[in-house]
Amino acid sequence: MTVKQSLIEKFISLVDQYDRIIIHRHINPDPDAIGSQLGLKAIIENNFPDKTVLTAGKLGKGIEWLGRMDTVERRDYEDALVIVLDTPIFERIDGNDRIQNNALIKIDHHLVVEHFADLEIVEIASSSTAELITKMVINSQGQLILSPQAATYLYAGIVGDTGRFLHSNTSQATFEAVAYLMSHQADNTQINRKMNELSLNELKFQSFAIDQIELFENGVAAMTLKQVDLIQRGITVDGTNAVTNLPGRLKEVLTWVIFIEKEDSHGEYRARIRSKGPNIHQVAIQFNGGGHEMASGANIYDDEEKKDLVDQMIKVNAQFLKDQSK
Ligand SMILES: [Mn+2]
Repeated sequence: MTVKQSLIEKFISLVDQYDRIIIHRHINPDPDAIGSQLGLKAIIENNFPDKTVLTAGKLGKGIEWLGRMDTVERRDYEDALVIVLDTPIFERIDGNDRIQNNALIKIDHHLVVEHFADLEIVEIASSSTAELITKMVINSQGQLILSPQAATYLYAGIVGDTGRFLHSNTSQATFEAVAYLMSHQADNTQINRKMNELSLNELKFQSFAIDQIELFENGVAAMTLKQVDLIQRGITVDGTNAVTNLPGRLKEVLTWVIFIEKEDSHGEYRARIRSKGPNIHQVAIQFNGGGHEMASGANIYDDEEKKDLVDQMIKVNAQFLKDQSK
């Protein structure tokens, strides 16, 4: 998989035209959002030493170890180029209220929802935005050079979005990107160790989470995590990432959903939907969500909708099983 030369040329020429570049990504950032943001900042700084590159947005708890965001002022946006990473939806950009009439670049690997940038580099075959940025570097024919620090950030993004190369989004191109990052001294050991680390609360929470797994017909599993459960056990919403894939380890499970009650909401949930085969993106978009065919997110406003979502998953799985038995 290669990134079109013309897109890379346009990217470099846009970056070249601006003295100040502000890099955004989605709210509730994961390692791909932060890794690609800090990685791209390092790439631009390394290749264009006279430019000011700022990273915007809040860092959630549990991901501070990866790096720091910059303090960005409103006036910094004057005559700045804005680059948005890892989100197909303008609404989901952390700090989008500050982006006014700026020239915009989007780099993303999600299914396209809307067009909001002057230059959009989108490749849904990429496991992660970090993989896509790595391919841009590889395909830049020496115009973009990677530092070991940038390679390490991008490695973290790829490891995050592939679930350490377990998810089906892991491809030959993923490993080619990783090989390239390793050849540029990505510190894989440090990243792997940090991404595997849990607090005692988080480790104990795995046992609580396992107890919350409910099984439904056609290989659907669901898990509900209430705010009170998290608070009592000293777990943040980010801390629940470590249990997202637990139901999928069950042999009989094809698709699963984790409902996480939103803070101060009393019964509204963020749903993380995952799959080993059936396309669950079609379910997610019916519930104010989106993402990928095998991993999506959705928003649930009451218990009725929660039940509806599980019912939709049962249907999608039934169709998948029927198609498979043909
Ligand atoms: Mn991503």
